[in-house]
Amino acid sequence: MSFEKNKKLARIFYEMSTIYKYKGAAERFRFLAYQKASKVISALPKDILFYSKNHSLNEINGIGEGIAEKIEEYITSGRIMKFERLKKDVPYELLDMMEITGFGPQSLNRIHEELNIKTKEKVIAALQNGEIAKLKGFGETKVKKMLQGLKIHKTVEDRILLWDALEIGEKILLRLKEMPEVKNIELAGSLRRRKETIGDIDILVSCDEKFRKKIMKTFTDPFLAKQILAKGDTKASIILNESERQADLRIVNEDEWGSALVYFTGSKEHNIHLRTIAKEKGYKISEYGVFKIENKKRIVSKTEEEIYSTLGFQFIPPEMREDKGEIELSKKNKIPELIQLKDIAGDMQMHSLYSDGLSSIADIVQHIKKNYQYDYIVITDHSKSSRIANGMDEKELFKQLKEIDFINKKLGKIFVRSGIEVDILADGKLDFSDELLARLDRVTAAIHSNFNIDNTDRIISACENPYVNCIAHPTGRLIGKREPYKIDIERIVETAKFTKTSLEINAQPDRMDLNDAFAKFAIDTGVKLVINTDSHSLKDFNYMKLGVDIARRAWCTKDNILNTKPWTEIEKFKSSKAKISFNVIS
Ligand code: DGT
Ligand code: CA
Ligand code: CA
Ligand code: ZN
Repeated sequence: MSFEKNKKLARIFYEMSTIYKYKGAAERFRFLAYQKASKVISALPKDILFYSKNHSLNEINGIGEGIAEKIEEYITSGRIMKFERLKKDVPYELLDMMEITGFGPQSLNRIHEELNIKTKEKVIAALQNGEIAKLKGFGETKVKKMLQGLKIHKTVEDRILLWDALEIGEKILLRLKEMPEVKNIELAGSLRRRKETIGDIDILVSCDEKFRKKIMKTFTDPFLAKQILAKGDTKASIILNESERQADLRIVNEDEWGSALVYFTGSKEHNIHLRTIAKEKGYKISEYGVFKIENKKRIVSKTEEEIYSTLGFQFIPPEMREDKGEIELSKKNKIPELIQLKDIAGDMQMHSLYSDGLSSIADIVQHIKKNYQYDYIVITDHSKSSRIANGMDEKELFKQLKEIDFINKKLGKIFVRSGIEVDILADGKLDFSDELLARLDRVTAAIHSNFNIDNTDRIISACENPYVNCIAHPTGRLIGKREPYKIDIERIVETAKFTKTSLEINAQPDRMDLNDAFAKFAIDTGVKLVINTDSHSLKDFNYMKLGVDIARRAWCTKDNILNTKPWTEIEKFKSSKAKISFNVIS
C-alpha cells in the first residue's frame, strides 16, 4: 500500500491545515477540515486516481466539494494553486514549530510580526538572547515552557520513532533483496533490537566477495541515497532520500554471518558482557567469529545460535540484548518464550465514527475480518468529557450498543464487544455512571486532561472502580511532544495487581505507553497487560506489531498479555475483579 499520490496530497492538505491553524481562530473551520482531509486521504485503501476516475471523491467521508475540486486540480496539474498562494501568506518555515509544546500559533505570529523573524534558528536565538522575553506577555514561565518544549522536541529531531525507522528500514531491505547477489540480509543495531527511538539505520548483508562492489553501488545510488557520507569495500554510510536520515551498510562474508549479526545487533553493553564471559572461558569473540585464545583457531561464526551455544548460552532474542540480566538468564537456560504477533487474539482499543475515528464500526469489522485473525475486537470510543475527541454522551452510547448488537447478529456470533475509553475526571471519578459502565463488555479508563499534576491518585481511583478493566496509556506521554505526567509507578502497579485491573501497552507510534521498562516492572509484579492499537483509522491496526515489539522488549510471554486469550478468559479476569470487596481500600 504505497500510493505516492495519496501521500503527497495528504502532505499538502496537512500543510494547508497548519497554515490555517497559524491564521488563528477565524480559520478554525478550515484548519479542521483540511486536517481531517489529510488523515482521511492517508488512510484510503485505494489510489486516489481510482476515486477520481469513478467520480466518487465526493462520497468519501471527510472530503467535501471544495477539497474534491482541489484533488482533481492536483491530479491534472500536479499542484494546488490555493496552496501555493497560501504559502506566501505566512512565515512558512515557522509553521513546523507549532508542533512544539509552548509554540502556539499566537506566540509564533507575534514573534514573527514584532521581531520580524522567519526561521526556526532565529526563533531559538531570540529565545536564548532574551529578545522574546522582552515581548509583552512573554513572561519568565512562558519562556521557560518554550525552552522545555524545544528540549523535548529534540528527542524526535535527533532520533527516529521506531515505527518510522522500521518503515524506512523495510524499504531499504526491499530494494537490496531484489538483488540475487545478496545472500543474507537483516536490519541490525537498535532497529533490530526494536528500541523505541532509533539513531541511525543499520543494515547487514552477506554475499560472495566478488559481489560487494555491486551491492555497494545499489545502496549508494540515488534511488536510496541523497548523499554519500562514506563508501568503502565493506562499509558505507548514506543520507537517505525522503527521510534524510542516516543508514549504514556493512557487508560480510557468508561464513561470518552469525558473528557479524551478533556484533552489529548490539547492544554495545550486551556485546561487552558477552566478550568478558567468552574471555573467562578461553575464547575471543569478534565480528569475525569465536576464536580459541590458546591457538587463535576460529571455532564458529556462521549462525547466531552457534555463537551463543558455543559460549554456553541459550539463544537470546535481539529485543532482550540490552545487558539487563538476559545473559544471566540465558546461562541458566531460562530465557522466556517471548510473545509473538500471531499470539494476539484481539484488539481491545479502537475508535469509530462515534467519536474521533475515521471509520464506521461495520467498516472496521470488515477490515479486521479480511486482514487479521482475531477472535474479538472491542470498540472503545471516547466519553463525553473528551470534547476535542468528539466524545459520546449516554444517548449515543446506547445507539452504539444497538448497532453492535445488529452487527453481531448479522455475523452470527459475538465478534464485536462493547467498550469505552472513559475519561478519568480531575477528581478521579469517571465520566459515566457505574450503572452505565456495568452494561459494557469491557471498560478502559484514561486520563486526557490535567497533565501537569501528579496523576497517581486519579489512576488509583479509576483502578478502584469495580467496572474498570484497564488503564489506557498509563503515563500519557507523547514522544517528542509531551513528557509523561507524574505518577508513582510502584503504587499504580501494586493497585492494578490488587484490583485486577490490566494496564495497557498502547501501540500508537508516538505513545508506546507503557514503555518497555514500565511494562517489565508491571509483569514482574504480576499485573496483566493488554496490547492495543488505539486505532483511529484502518491502517492503524498494523501498529499491533509495534505493541508486540515493546512487549518483547519487556520480556513478556504470551501469558502476561491478556489479549492473547479467548474471550472467556477476558470475562474471567473481569469477574475476578467483581469479587473483590473495595471497601477495604478506600
Ligand atoms: P542507535 O543507532 O543510537 O539507535 O544505536 P545502535 O545500537 O544502533 O548503535 P550504532 O548504530 O552506533 O551501532 C550499531 C551496532 O554496532 C551496535 O548496536 C553494536 C555495534 N557496535 C557499535 N560500536 C560498538 C563498539 O564500540 N563495541 C561493540 N562491541 N559493538 C559496537
Ligand atoms: Ca543504529
Ligand atoms: Ca550505525
Ligand atoms: Zn486515549
